[in-house]
Amino acid sequence: MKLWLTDVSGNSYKIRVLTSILKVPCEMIYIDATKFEHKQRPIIDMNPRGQVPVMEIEGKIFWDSTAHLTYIARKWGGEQWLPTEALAMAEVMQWMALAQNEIYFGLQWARGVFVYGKKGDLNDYQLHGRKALEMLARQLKDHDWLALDRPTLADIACYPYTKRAPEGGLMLDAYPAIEQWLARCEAIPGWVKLD
Ligand SMILES: N[C@@H](CCC(=O)N[C@@H](CS)C(=O)NCC(=O)O)C(=O)O
Repeated sequence: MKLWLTDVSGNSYKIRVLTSILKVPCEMIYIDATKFEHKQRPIIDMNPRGQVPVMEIEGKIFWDSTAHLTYIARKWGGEQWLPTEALAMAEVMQWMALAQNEIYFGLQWARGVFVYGKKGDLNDYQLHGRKALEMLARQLKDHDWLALDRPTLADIACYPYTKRAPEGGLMLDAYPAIEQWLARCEAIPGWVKLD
C-alpha cells in the first residue's frame, strides 16, 4: 500500500494510527502542502478533490480516509476495528459519519480558519463543531469508547480533529469525558502521537 499525505493532515494521521496499531506495512509519500502539491499532479489526477490522504491499494487508487480505514480494518484487523455483523457495523459507521460531517465541517474547518487562514464563516464552523463535541460528550458520559464498548474505527476517525478542537477556538475543558477518552485512545498499543 502507498499513502500520499502531509505531516499536518489529521485525516492522513488516521491511516498512520491504524497501520501502526496493526503493524501493516505502508509506503508513506509526504507532499508539501505549502507548495500546494495537493492541487497538482499526481495528486489531482488521483483525487479530484485535490486533497490528501490518497492511497494506492492493490493497484487501485482510493481517496478519502473512510475508504482507507475500511479497507485496512477489514483486510488486516479481523472483527476488532470494523466488524461485519450488521448491527455492530452500523454502530461503528454512525461515528465515522460524525467524523465526516459535524467534525469535518465543524472542528476541522474552525481550526483551518486559525491555522491556515481558511475562508468562510467561523461562527458556522464553530456551531457545527460544538454540536460534534456535545454528541461525543453525550456518548462518552457513560461509555469508555464511541462504539461497541471497545476501541474501533469510530475512535480513530473521531480522534484527530477532536484533539485539535482548541486550535479552532473550541476548548475541551468543559468536556472532561472527552479529554479522558482522548487519553484512553493515546494508551492503545501502537497509537501514534499527534504532533
Ligand atoms: N473527507 C476527506 C477529507 C480530506 C481532507 O480534508 N484533507 C485535507 C488535509 S487533512 C486537505 O487535503 N485539505 C486541502 C484542501 O481541501 O484543499 C478524508 O477524510 O480523507
